[in-house]
Amino acid sequence: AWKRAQTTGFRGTEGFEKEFVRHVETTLGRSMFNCDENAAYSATSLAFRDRLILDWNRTQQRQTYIDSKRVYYLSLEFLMGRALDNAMLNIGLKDTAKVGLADLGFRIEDIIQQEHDAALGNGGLGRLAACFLDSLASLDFPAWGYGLRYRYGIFKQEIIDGYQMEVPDYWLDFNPWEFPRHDVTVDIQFYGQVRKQTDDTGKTVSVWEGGELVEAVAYDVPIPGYDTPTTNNLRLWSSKASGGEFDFQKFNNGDYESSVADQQRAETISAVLYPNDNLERGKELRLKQQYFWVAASLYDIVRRFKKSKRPWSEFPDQVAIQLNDTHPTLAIVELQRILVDIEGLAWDQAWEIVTSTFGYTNHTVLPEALEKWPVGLVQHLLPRHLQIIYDINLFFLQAVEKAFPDDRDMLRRVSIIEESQPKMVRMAFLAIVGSHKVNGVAELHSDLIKTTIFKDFVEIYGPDKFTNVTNGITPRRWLHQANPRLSELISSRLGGNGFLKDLNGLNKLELLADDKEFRKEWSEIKYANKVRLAKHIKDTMGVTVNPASLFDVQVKRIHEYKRQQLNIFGVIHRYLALKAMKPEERKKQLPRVSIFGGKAAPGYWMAKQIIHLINAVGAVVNKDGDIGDLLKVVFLEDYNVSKAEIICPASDISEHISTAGTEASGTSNMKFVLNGGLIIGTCDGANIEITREIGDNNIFLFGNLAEDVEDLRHTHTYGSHTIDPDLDKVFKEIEKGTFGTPHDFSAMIAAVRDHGDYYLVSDDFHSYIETHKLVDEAYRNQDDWVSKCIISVARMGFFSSDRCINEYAESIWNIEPLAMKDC
Ligand code: DL6
Repeated sequence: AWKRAQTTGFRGTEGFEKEFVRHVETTLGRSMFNCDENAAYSATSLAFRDRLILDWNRTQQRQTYIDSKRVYYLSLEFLMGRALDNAMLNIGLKDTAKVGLADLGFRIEDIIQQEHDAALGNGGLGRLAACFLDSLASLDFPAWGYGLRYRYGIFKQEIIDGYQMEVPDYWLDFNPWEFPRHDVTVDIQFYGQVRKQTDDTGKTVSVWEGGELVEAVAYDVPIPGYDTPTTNNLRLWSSKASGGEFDFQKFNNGDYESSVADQQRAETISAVLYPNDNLERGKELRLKQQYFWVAASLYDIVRRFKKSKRPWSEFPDQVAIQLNDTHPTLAIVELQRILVDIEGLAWDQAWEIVTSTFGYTNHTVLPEALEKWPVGLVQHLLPRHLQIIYDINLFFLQAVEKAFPDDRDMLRRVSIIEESQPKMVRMAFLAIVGSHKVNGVAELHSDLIKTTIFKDFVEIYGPDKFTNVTNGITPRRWLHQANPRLSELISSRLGGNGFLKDLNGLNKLELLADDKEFRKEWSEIKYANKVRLAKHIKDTMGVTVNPASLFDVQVKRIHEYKRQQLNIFGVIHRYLALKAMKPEERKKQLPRVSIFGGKAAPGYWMAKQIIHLINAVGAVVNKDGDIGDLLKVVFLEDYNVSKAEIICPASDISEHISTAGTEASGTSNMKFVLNGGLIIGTCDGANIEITREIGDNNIFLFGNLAEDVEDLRHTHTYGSHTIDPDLDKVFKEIEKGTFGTPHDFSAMIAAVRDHGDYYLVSDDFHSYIETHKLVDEAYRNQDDWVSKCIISVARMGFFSSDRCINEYAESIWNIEPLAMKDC
């Protein structure tokens, strides 16, 4: 905040108040007597936005002037959450705002609460993109994010009679954090046909003509770095009819409806985020979204490059483009089209530029999440692109054939075009062929992609093209913002906030793990955070929970592979055990609150049944007088980023219990540990590296290993499959009707009992239950427990997204920071 206060600061509290009043009276057109909390939020945000935009302008000018290499992060999802608190903290002026708001009669916490989450993402993939933007700016990297400005983000979840209901999330009523750039527009072409023609030099060129145009309009969101003036840009594209107006001719002729139809059709492209997580459903509109966004982004990137008047061969020295999963893969094809069809480069020269520019991050090995598009659909929507894809494939397969002349089947296996009915374009294969590096997001995951879905490509390209960058989280949002008291305590003992920029600085905390006074303060903070969550539970769900209980949390998207069903079966097992105890024995038990949260994709029936079962169990357990505080079960409605900021600091134990080999990384595991909670988990994703860093005595691991999963599944299908006896008791209790109509849950039970138990719920049940007993035991010894938490936090430095971004910068993007401080 040092220089910033002089340049973009407010000239003290008074300065902030003046700006606030000016925005209330002029921008919002209200009087200070009529300024409610919502208006106060708007005025505060506008005052901060003004500050950000000054830094944003300077950063952009400097980056343009120095003209060093930039990275462009293409992501269909940016799960940003709230911006105001983040901006105040990153700029370093939250205290100024707090005092100023108090002078004006407001509590800063209430004002922060007014903001609607920017929820342009489904889960981990979108939140990772948001953490990366924070790190890129905080580390002074010249970087832009590119995404879509959905009018509706991820739906709002309501729980009605125990069932999930989806409600649209219209979040753009008033969004002070974006700048519409009505002067930055691009016409994007769809459909039409391709004609060959000979140019002046006698060369045959392809001309894509006809079809329809849709206009992309840019909206810029400033991304402030922490403790640096660097303010990067997130550019989100919004769609509207090219020309922007409705058809007056039709209107005058009385055809009112179709006069606006074109406009509405165009606006549909950026209207809504697809609500699937780890699942692809080949809808034409989704493909349209993808092309609309990558074409607009590339137009922008190429235009910026051309201003520098450098030769095309220098494009990869100036531009790195990272593909966040396969969603932006058409960018590879689009850049090749621009270079060959529009700029007139030879195919090979263009392809060399393309492949040196792109990097591709894979986020899943689940087969249902791997993107494929019917050839016919691509042909219809993007006829020239399909030709280019075929040419890319042809040259690629020719090279493969040359290198592996005796392996004809290899050609079929690696072809970008799957010879199925209908034929499909395999986007992951296209992304690999068109990129110079491919990375997974945790060590196990990166190893798995090399030995399973991309095995052939490792043979073709050699192992160096494939690498690992383990995910990370930004400590600014996930410690400093979410858990201010813990952040303050740490900073008081470490002699400053340096750890927020170099998370390895936390390791000095280890010396305090046995310090009684420190442990006491640590526990008080955890308790206060639990009280805050308990209040939230009471206010939103009407359930009273005792903050002195052990808080056991599983919040993430609801998915069979993440195994919330294992958790709730475990809860039922605990309930039955408590019920079977004599009152004196019961009294000795540790009280627990099982907290769930997360959205199910609207079309994912089984996930919705899991939510229903959790609520049905809660309805019975929470009012059981024999049980009282010993067990409560809560499903928190509408889990999102700002709720995660309340939940993570309040957890004692959190659950990361996916079937081994299915969760690519997970990032909430990192958030919970960084907030002083322990985790129970399988040997999956980043749990493995968390164990390596914090030590296996500070984590509760259970279950089968990834290497055994295939054999177990095979045995279930072809050999014998006996259900764990304790799990069977749980099933019988559900079937007795203890938790409502048994039929509602019969498919969930049948998935385990009769349909091969694909997610190994029964195989892992025993060790899951036994491991929870160890959790209870460990929690009873609070001194030890708190020491474990302190040691774990001390060793979490590796999981900062700053580390991750530095790895990408060095090993994939080849970019350098460009500090603003010396200018
Ligand atoms: O890499 C971010 C995040 C991982 O932490 C999760 O483990 C993984 O499930 C998620 N993957 C997706 C895949 N979606 N698609 N395509 O969301 O990525």
